[in-house]
Amino acid sequence: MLNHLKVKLSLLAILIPSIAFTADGISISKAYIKKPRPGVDVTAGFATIESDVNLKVISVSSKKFKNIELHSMKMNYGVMEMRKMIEPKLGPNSPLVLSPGNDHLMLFGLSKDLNTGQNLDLTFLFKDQEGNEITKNFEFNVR
Ligand SMILES: [Cu+2]
Repeated sequence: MLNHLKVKLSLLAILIPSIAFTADGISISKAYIKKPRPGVDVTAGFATIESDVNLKVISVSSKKFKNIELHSMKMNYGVMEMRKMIEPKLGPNSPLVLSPGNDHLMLFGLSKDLNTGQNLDLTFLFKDQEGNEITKNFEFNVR
């Protein structure tokens, strides 16, 4: 039964290569960064992060960017406002969904030009309910 499940999971991993299954129950899909416009060193990133356990995102970092923040977007009197999200949560049945026009990653101070199609590692630091820190590197595709 378990073997059967494993075969199924690995088949799924082959069929859907954008989903990374990990032993710690944290997975990411649809991870990409928008290529900044020429001369601009700020851009946005998107992904869906799922977790089997309750986690908080403490920080996100990358060698290629000076600073990375998580932002929420809200309409306020007809104006779209971005706010820094403080330690957003995710857990079973409540993934962290970062998508265009909604919550997103904001990446500041790009150090080198990014090329379309290139993959970039972003390091996520999570904390679980017991206070244990979990560091994960996720690959983001530049589009
Ligand atoms: Cu933003």
